[in-house]
Amino acid sequence: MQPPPQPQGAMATGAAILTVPCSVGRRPKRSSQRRGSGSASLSVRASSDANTVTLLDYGAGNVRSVRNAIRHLGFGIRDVRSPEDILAADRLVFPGVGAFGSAMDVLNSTGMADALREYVQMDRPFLGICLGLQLLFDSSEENGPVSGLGLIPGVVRRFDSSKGLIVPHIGWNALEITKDTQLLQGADGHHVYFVHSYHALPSDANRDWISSICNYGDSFISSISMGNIQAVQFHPEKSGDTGLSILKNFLSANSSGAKVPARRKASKLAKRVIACLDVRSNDNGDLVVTKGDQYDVRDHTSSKEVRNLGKPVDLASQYYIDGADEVSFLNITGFRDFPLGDLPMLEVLRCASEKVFVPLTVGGGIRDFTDANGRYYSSLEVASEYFRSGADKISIGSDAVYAAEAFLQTGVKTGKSSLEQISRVYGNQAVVVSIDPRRVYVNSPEDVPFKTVKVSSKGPSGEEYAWYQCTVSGGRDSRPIGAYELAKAVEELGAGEILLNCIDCDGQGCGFDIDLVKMVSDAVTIPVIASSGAGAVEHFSEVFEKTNASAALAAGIFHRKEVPILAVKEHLVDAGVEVRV
Ligand code: 1PR
Repeated sequence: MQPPPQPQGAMATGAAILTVPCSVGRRPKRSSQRRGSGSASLSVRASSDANTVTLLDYGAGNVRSVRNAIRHLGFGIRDVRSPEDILAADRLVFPGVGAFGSAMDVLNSTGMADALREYVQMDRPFLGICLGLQLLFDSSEENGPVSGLGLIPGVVRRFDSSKGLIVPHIGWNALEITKDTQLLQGADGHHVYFVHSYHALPSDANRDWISSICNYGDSFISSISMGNIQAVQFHPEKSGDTGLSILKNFLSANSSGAKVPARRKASKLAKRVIACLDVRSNDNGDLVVTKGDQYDVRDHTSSKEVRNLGKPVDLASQYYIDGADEVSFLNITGFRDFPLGDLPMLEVLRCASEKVFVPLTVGGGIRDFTDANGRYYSSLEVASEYFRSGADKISIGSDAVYAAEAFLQTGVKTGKSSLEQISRVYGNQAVVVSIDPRRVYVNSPEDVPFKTVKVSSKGPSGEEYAWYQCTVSGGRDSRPIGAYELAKAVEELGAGEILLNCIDCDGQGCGFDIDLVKMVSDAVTIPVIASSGAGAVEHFSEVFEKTNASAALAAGIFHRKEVPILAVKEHLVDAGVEVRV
């Protein structure tokens, strides 16, 4: 198993940058005006198969989701192996992954940057996704400034979190469509999924290119369109039916010409509803979805069997159809079973990613490990295997607690923790930290060196305050660190999101722990997912009204079919909370 290539830092200043002569908007040339310079040595082969699309995967990360979505729509994939393959393509999809600087390093060193410029200049059908949009611009400040392909005027900047904006921008927004395009036909007013910390800025110089914008703190470019050149900042492959139809609009060769009605006001970032599947082997060795009460997943009957609530892939697929905005798998015995020995879990991910076209998160067992034969696996290798198998995000529990404790003790970021390594390679938007705290009541904030809250319901002995003690190994061991301290530390170390459980509330159906969610979501500028305790639709509106949570996650009520996901969404709409419906 090979870890993905490591980002190589900012691009070497000597790298060959071909500046494309630019008129305002730098319109691509029609194919008869093919540029001769820069990539003259690259021959152009004609390749024609209406049901096959060429995919540029330069090996810097996981494009499995894009592949799955293309195949799901009935199209074949031809992989780019050389710059000539780009020039021979009839229809090219470029799902940029990783960091801007390392992507440009790879594209420049392989000659693909020149080929891409030439392909775009020839105005052949092109769809860039996420970083595949950003790379078309002049430059990015990510690890930089770093020069991009220089095909569209403008810079790519980081969202500014200094005024409390939650960064990364993760979640669902509706687009403000500014130009009639075939690509976005049917997308008007529908939410699409974004996950990024950097964004391309609209300006007079690139106005002609813009086909939609979105607002998150500032207006940013959510898609561009010029001739046959299209690119989107969002992830169509993770945007449910709307995203699949956008992808299909591009892939269907004969679909040009239709128009969308233009102009719809951009939305705010929608709140997400996440279905969570706690997965483990039952006593027969089958991988099942289970669900505990306060983390105890065994029946309270004499059999004491692990509760079996269904098959992971079946349930995940059903939740996708039901409208879940994300699906999370937590391998809850990962702390003691090495996940790469647990190949069924990887198979679950592979199968789920072929059917679920919203983001998939997987957690459990992400840590360094030496197996019985003395073979050492780094946490990065474990995470890479999860990503390769179809995860969009990984979630770290126990190992993040140890990393945060060490960081708070020494004040030094070693760069060696699993959290730091994985977020450095895959970006912090791909790394969730899962916190498993337990409420500890105290009489006064001075009683403990951890952040306390004045609780809404007093403790058993009339205590008015509580702190939230973090645990590891599925709640088995308590650690000397609070949820507040942990959240702030892991944000510093590179976490992109926090999954905030609460052992006291887990499986109880009495609502989220609002005191806890408010304390943590006010403390960090990364998204917080409220988890544990959902029992009714009102619990979702309550957590969004009273806290800064970006998403709410539930398990038991969905598995037991007590509350359908659609009922949650409809309730939230009635309560005035923006959601993707
Ligand atoms: O420590 O990196 O191996 O990660 C282990 C992961 O497994 C952690 O994310 C941890 O939260 C999870 N985990 C470990 N043991 C259990 C258990 O239940 N015995 N599940 C467990 C945690 C909590 C939620 C749950 C919500 C919603 N499950 O994810 O789904 O509380 O439930 P509800 O809506 O029914 O109340 P590592």
